[in-house]
Amino acid sequence: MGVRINIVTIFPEYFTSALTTSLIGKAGGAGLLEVELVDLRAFGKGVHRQVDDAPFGGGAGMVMMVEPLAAALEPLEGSQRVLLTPAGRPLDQATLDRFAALDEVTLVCGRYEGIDERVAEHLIDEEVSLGDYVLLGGEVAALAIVEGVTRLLPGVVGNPESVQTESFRAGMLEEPQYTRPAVYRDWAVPEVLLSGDHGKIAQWRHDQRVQRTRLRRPDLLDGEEEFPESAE
Ligand code: JCQ
Repeated sequence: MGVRINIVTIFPEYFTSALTTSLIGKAGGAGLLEVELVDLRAFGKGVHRQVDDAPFGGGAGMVMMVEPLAAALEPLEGSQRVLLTPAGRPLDQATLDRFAALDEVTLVCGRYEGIDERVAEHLIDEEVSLGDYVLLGGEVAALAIVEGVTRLLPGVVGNPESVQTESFRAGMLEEPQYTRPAVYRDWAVPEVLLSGDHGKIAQWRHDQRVQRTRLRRPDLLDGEEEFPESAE
């Protein structure tokens, strides 16, 4: 039911505010989520606690060394060990669902220009990317996973329907939402939503999801569009 998430990072302080605020903090307080910050620097080499070194073969930048990561990961061998890197498989909802169902996940934050490939080969179970862009380190990606997993834990989000609804509709963008006032300046809420006709409202929302997905994320519809829809 609960998940234990270990985060291996050279910047453990980066996470402290996020982990004590909002629903993540609430999930921690309720014992649904346990986050353990593992300071990679504590496993560094020598008096300088070195965790990176120049790349074999030359070139710019530094590479994260195998020994500190091996030492940090050794006690976490029973967990699913995930490396955050732009070279990983793109994160999606199915991956978060899978992590939320595990007892223990370890998120390894890559840094610098890269990581000794022997880490990925021997000490990591899977590599995950937040998307096709490069960050300074894997910390933001790790936090994204913590948030995405947290909202799936039973009892964290007030209304379980808002979690479930979304998995029904996985593969399409959500329809636009509105609340009071019905008119602000000259910006009116779509009339159908005020009509009280629940059939018409459901149809409108479905059309909006299809239209908006087609326009913004046609890749999500690829291969599952049967017939052309009428309205555009
Ligand atoms: C994570 N999407 C982008 C940069 C190497 C080998 O590990 C590395 C990690 C980073 C930082 O992470 C990202 C990222 N998901 O940039 C280079």
